[in-house]
Amino acid sequence: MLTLYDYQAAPSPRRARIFLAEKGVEYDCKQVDLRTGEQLGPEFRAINPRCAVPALVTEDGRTITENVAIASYVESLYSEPPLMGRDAYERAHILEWNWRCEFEGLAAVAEVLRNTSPHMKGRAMTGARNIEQLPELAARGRERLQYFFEDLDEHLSKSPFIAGDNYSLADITALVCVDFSAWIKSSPSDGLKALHSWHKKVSDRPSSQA
Ligand SMILES: N[C@@H](CCC(=O)N[C@@H](CS)C(=O)NCC(=O)O)C(=O)O
Repeated sequence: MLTLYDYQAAPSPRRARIFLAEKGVEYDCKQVDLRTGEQLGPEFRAINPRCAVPALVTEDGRTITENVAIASYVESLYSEPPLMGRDAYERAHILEWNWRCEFEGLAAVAEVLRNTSPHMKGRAMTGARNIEQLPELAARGRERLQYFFEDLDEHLSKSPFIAGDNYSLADITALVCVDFSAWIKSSPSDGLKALHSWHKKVSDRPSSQA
């Protein structure tokens, strides 16, 4: 059986859990307590030296980190329902939007949170090394995030899902980004109607509770 190293409250492992739930795949789930710094301890470092969750350990004991890599592995093993496209174009289109949701969306929220939260002093970046906060980055992160939400709203006024006609990996990343934005009190504004109606649609899927 696959083993997922997880932390229930964190956004990144939630992406992997939703992906696995959409696939209907059973797995062992091991919690790594990020509040107490368990990700930096020797036990978890032996699983993922980069000290981050999610990490997926395969049935033959190999570790995969990074959501896109985990998704790619699971998609190869369990092709139905497809979450990374049915042909070359769809796959590329999904990866393009996934990248945007990750770097323009999730990374912008993280930029605000990690550079301002008192709990993250000296931990401005995920990873094995300690990096100091730069509080001035917070304003830029909020600005980037609002631009991203505006772009997404415009895009979703023409497209039922983030990357075309079907629910995909990109929807999972965007859903987690929108929910994560509440942590920094920068949720999409009420006027972004298409974004809100898409968010309700994807939140209504049982997988969103994973
Ligand atoms: N790009 C990575 C991001 C992983 C990541 O940033 N995980 C966070 C939780 S959301 C983490 O493990 N943080 C540990 C820490 O802050 O020390 C992925 O998508 O898998």
